[in-house]
Amino acid sequence: MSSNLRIDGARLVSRLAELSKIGATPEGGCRRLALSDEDREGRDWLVGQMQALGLSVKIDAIGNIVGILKGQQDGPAVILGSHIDTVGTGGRFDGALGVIAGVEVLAALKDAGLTPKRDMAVIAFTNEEGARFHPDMLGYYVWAGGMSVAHAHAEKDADGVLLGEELRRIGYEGAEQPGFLKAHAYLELHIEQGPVLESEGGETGGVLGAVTGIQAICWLELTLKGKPSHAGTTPMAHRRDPGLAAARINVFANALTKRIPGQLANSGVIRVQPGNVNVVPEMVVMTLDLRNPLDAPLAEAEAAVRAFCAELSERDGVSISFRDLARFPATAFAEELIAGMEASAAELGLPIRRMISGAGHDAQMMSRICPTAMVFIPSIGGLSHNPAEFSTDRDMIAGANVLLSAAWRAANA
Ligand code: HGY
Ligand code: MN
Ligand code: MN
Repeated sequence: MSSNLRIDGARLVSRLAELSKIGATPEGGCRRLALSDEDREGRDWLVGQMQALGLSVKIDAIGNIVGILKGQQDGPAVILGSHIDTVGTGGRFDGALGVIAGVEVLAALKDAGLTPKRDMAVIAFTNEEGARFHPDMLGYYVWAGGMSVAHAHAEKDADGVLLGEELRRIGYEGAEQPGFLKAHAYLELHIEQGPVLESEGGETGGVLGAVTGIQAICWLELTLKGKPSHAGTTPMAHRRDPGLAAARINVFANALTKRIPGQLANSGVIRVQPGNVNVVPEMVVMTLDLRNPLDAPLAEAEAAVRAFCAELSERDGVSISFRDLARFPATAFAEELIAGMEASAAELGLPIRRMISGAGHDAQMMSRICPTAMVFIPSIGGLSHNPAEFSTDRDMIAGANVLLSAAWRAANA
């Protein structure tokens, strides 16, 4: 790469600020749930930015937005990307940084009058978060052939609204077949969303992460059914209380994290029906998010939960049924691309260290179909999925310059 090629840092920061205004929350974060009106507004804004940059913009049947910069030769492209949908209590950086940085990389190449050997593209993938529709990373999963368009369109949110209907409602059911653009490599810039890089940065800050892979994920939805009864008159021994069973399951899952190395567990959704103070509940729908850097211990944790529920169901007289919401194996990224990120950081005089990702990312899907790698920047306070999520302009610009250098190398290798 011409050694003085850099992104336009001010333009990167101001574009992120513009996108952050869409779905802005009073707490200073963003709420752009997948396929909501706020997501549509963000999509419209992004398409406008890509068109103004002269990219050829295509939308596929699951709503993935693809901006393409033509290379000198036809063939598989170097793809950059991430997502612009957020969780309900989202921040300004999760996902948005990777999409904005991808647009900025292509803009910097155009400013420098450079045409890459290969096509390059930036993609904003639909429903990465999985906060509204399941599974997470759905847009990528369909793109990578893991899920059919029809199956994805039939997914429903908690209110029973169909994904396909929402996609049509916001005008983003595109004509392209997901995966229409063949990938030579995929690179993603993302905030770390945890405390590691910040803790290593000290006062100088700014240690970047060369991501070696992503941990395995298992999301389960459990429906527990008991017998609704009067909270004052029903003797304890006669109760079949799914609320109590749900609490026991949550505690059991937490105990697993103390005996299975690397195991993480939490219950992010607990919906109680009828949800009245004086009624022993009839039904509880709850989720478990189980993760582990390794597939085998994660499988052990899931089996332990299922066995515990079978025994609990007998003992508490509560029926318990399971539904898979997401299930992705541990993912290893491509060594030559990881080394490329390290080389780019070294060229730029930026400190970088290898690490695994605790969060799932679109890159987890792309690594099924092409060599993939990610670069992380520090999250201040290790916070994410929280309005106070924050990364510095300096670190964003550093990460985007590493992305530019690594992408340029991959596009011309
Ligand atoms: O849940 C995750 O790890 C990602 O933020 N979707
Ligand atoms: Mn993300
Ligand atoms: Mn996220």
